[in-house]
Amino acid sequence: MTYQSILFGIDGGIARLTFNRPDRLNSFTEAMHAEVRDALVHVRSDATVRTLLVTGAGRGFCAGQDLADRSVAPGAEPVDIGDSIERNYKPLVLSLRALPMPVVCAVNGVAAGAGANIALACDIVIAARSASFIQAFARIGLLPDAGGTYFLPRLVGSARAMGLALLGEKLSAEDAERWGLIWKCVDDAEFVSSTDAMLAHFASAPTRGLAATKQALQLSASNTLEQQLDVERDRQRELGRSDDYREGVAAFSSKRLPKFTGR
Ligand code: T3D
Repeated sequence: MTYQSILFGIDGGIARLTFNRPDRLNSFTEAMHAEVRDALVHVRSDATVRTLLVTGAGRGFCAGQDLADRSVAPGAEPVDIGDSIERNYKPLVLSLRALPMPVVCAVNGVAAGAGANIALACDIVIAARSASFIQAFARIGLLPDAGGTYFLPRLVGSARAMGLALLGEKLSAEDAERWGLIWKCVDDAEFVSSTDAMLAHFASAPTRGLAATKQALQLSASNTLEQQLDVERDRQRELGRSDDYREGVAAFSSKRLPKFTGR
């Protein structure tokens, strides 16, 4: 597939996916959804990929759905946006969550509507200090989608989730970090180098262990303690047979740096 709305490449264990419609703040069209879906299939099926970067081109990260595609003229047949969510946003969020490697979201600018929640679906969110997060749905008569009603209360608690969702106000990257919505906010001048350092770290990390960690943490949202202890036992048993566990222990014992292969 030739990409028009995204940039995508894989190199040195790192897959990089950039939303690339900067004049529309990288908002999603049907075509862009199809391209992102295609890229994520490549990420999932390429055994060399050990981490994925999701970011945006230009001054914004992603402004959610392209509203120019939503006909609201009097008398026009309304678009079935539930259908769009079922075909596009729901599979996208589930795919990001299920990827067997850390997904780093580098929020370079404003993340609004579904754009904000796609960021929250990633495993680690690093934001430039000038970036911001807006649950813009409240401004246009919708509710937070793309997982917003799931992620927000779990990340920041119900009071702040309600405020963000009902008011649709801009939250600065600094406050997003302070509130626990994201992992880290960094100065704009250090944004690219901090992101690259994190990607380089994950590209040489014990990928299977990290994949199991993210999956176990996701399961904890609906498990009892006993169920979660069972998950930990079962996944740890598998990891205990991995090359990377063997290497990690050997490196520790011989006081050298480990060389993880992701297997
Ligand atoms: O429909 C379904 O499938 C259901 C799913 C829904 C998911 C959703 O995401 S619904 C929420 C959609 N998103 C929004 O409501 C956000 C709309 N955008 C904004 O509120 C503002 O653009 C921002 C607060 C994000 C940024 O403001 P600002 O002042 O920095 O930039 P701007 O001037 O508003 O935008 C720059 C350009 O991008 C502008 O075009 P122009 O005037 O230069 O030709 C603007 O129209 C365009 N743009 C920004 N967001 C969108 C967009 N064009 C289409 N759709 C957008 N979402």
